[in-house]
Amino acid sequence: MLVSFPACDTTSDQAADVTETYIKMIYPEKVVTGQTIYIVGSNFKDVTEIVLPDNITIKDFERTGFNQLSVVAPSGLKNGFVILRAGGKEYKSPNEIKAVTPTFSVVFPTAVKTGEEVTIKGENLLEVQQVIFPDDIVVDALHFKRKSDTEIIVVVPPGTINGDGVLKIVTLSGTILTTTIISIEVIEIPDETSKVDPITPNTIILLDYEEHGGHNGYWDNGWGGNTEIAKDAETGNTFLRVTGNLNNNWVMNCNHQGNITATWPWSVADAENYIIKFDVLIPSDVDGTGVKGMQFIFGDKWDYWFGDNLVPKTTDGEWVTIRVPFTKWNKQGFLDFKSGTNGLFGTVPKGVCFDNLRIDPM
Ligand SMILES: [Ca+2]
Repeated sequence: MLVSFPACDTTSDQAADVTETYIKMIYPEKVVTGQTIYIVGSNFKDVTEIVLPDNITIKDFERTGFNQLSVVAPSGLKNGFVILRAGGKEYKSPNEIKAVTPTFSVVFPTAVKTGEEVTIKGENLLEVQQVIFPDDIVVDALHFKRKSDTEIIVVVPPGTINGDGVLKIVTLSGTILTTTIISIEVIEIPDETSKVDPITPNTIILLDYEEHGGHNGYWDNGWGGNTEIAKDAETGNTFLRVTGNLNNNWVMNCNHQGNITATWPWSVADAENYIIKFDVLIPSDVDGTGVKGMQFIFGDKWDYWFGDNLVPKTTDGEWVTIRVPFTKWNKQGFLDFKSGTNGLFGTVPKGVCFDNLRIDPM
């Protein structure tokens, strides 16, 4: 009996392979409760369930990017492989995730003054979200001087109180670890020069993520995905954080100014006398040189190419104002921001934060 394998069969098999669901990797390798687990691969459109180790089935996962799924690690997560269910089939991850618990070991120095650094040592500290000083003074992870798996360094905040006390270490799951006792001395700190330019009555705010006339910042999440609207626990400020690498995509964007009850003007008569500003915060564990190929968009016009080196390598967890005058592009005369899109576009690594896209007179 003759069995033939016509060439077209081979072709269709290859085509089938290309459309098959496939997990390339799953990260991070070590996961604490409440942390986001990312699954990267291809052909995820038919995925209906993510099965975590110990057969925990999750249906309400998120599609956080092209060929990327994410799921928040539930409490009681076990070590093991992750499985995707798609079209009646199961697909296993090539690597395992490991469920870990943050632990505290030591804090030093044991006598500190406000404005000085204090170091907390332990294990699996990467996903700690806050350190709380006596009198409930919160230092958000955003502002840690250093954050690694085994070490957190924070500056003792001026609002805390004199005397002996413990620091509370808050993990992503909300679990609180407590340090041993340290002694804190509150001292007068000379006025620190802020690296952020003030917002004045003459500032034209294009995008500050705060609520204006029933319109809140959640409308302004990045169109490119991989961003979140976050709130600073210390200051109450709302801003945009990049949660996954953005590759030549929208970072800040807004095209609805006409819909909100704004009090500021939406045009200028003399662009040559104005400077574009925005605030950026680069956490200590992120490399700002990964911010590349940046361009501004104003009034729906893609006339404002900047390129690389728009932001510094790091801002050490502090907000810093970036300034670019319109004269960089020889812009003069009337510019209108009230219709169309205003924003920032480009390549930005995970973790960088943005706020207050604005126009100021020089
Ligand atoms: Ca803001």
